[in-house]
Amino acid sequence: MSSLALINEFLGMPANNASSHGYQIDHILEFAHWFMGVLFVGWSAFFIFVLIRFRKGRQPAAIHHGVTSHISTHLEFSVVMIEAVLLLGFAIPLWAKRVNQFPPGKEALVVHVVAQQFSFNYHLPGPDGQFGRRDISFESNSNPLGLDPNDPAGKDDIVTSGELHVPVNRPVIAELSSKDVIHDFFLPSMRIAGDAIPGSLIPVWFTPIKTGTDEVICGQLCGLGHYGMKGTLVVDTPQDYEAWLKERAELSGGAQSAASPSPSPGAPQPQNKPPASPTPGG
Ligand SMILES: [Cu+2]
Repeated sequence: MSSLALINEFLGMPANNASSHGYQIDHILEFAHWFMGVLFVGWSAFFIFVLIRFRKGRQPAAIHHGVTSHISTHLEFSVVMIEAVLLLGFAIPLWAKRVNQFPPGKEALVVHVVAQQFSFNYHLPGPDGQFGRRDISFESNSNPLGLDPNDPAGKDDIVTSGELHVPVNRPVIAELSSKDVIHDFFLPSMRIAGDAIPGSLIPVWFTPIKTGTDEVICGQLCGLGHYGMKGTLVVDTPQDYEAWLKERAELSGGAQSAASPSPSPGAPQPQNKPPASPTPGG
């Protein structure tokens, strides 16, 4: 497969695959690009051959009976067959596995990804495994996702921004939504992307297979600051992940108590309130 992969490298596609299904994506892209390359060279050669063979000097009169050989029919049939194999053999099964076969919730790590202009926020359920209620009326600088301070399920929740940690070799289900416009949660090294659309909850999933630091980018032109909408995905060993969770839980606990005198739902938000904590960097 290494010689096949040369074309992806040549086209500048991300080389470092860090997810369990990424090889299949890379393979189908390699195959499709080589196939398109062969078609391009083949049709270009045929075009040049026709220009020379049927030039006016060599062929002054038109041939009215046309082509009698069946070579082009066979060629076109072969192209259709290869395309059918690509679609039915590779693309559709891969797509079906991505969208129909989600790992069971208990086995997977579920994280809510809430995009905004111009950063990604992450909401983790904490030790109780339950996401606290969110409501826009609770939103403030210190409570960017509007976690309901009265919901017991939300007491241990972790809200973070910019950097997300996940453990290696465990499926991750990211449920995508947005606070403002359409964004796209794109993890090039994981070979996964999904649109974050206001009012929708769109799940995508992947299983990281390598520890390390990878890039998170926004894949939809979402405004003037789109270019800066980058984040970090850190794939940890299970021990490092637990340590990060503990650290974030302590930090979130601090932020929660700072935000505790929050207004009741529906109460007007004070304008121009100085931020209680530094705004999360995007
Ligand atoms: Cu964006």
